Amino acid sequence: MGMEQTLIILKPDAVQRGLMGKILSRFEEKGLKVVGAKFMQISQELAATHYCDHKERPFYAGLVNFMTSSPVLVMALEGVGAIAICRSMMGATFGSQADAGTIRGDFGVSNSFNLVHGSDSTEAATKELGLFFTEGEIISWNRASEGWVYDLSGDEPE
Ligand code: IDP
Ligand code: MG
Repeated sequence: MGMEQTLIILKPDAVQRGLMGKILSRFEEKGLKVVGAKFMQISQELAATHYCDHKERPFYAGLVNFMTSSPVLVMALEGVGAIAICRSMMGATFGSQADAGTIRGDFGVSNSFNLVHGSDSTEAATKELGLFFTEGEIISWNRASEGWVYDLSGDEPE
């Protein structure tokens, strides 16, 4: 498990409830590095492509409606094992079931308005980052605190 990038979306409910800062802070405080960020309104077309795997599910129409109803904050986050780390920080899909200490567990109770999306595999991350960001919008930058976030004395950050 090496350095990974993952797509995180702070969904319309997170934006409308004024929780963007709190949620982003959790990822920053964990040590994940923001390498892309965009405040945008998702089009029907983009939502349909992003959630195409769920097309046959009963909640699909409501999900697309929700995700396009109001602006979102889309982010590319980087770190060793970032995909699994972000998924565990998000918690279970349903706010009603997510553990306390997770984003969904601490900030929501709804099963559909669950605040945050995160890629669930390397394949999904590659696909989703490509959907939401052009190459130039993902920025490689030197973080001053890097050597305190990771042990950089070996070949790989640890
Ligand atoms: P995930 O976001 O935890 O990966 P998925 O199963 O991929 O969960 O579902 C995508 C999104 O669809 C969820 O985050 C949630 O917003 C919505 N969703 C999933 N299952 C249901 C459901 O049973 N009822 C209503 N909305 C749902
Ligand atoms: Mg999913």
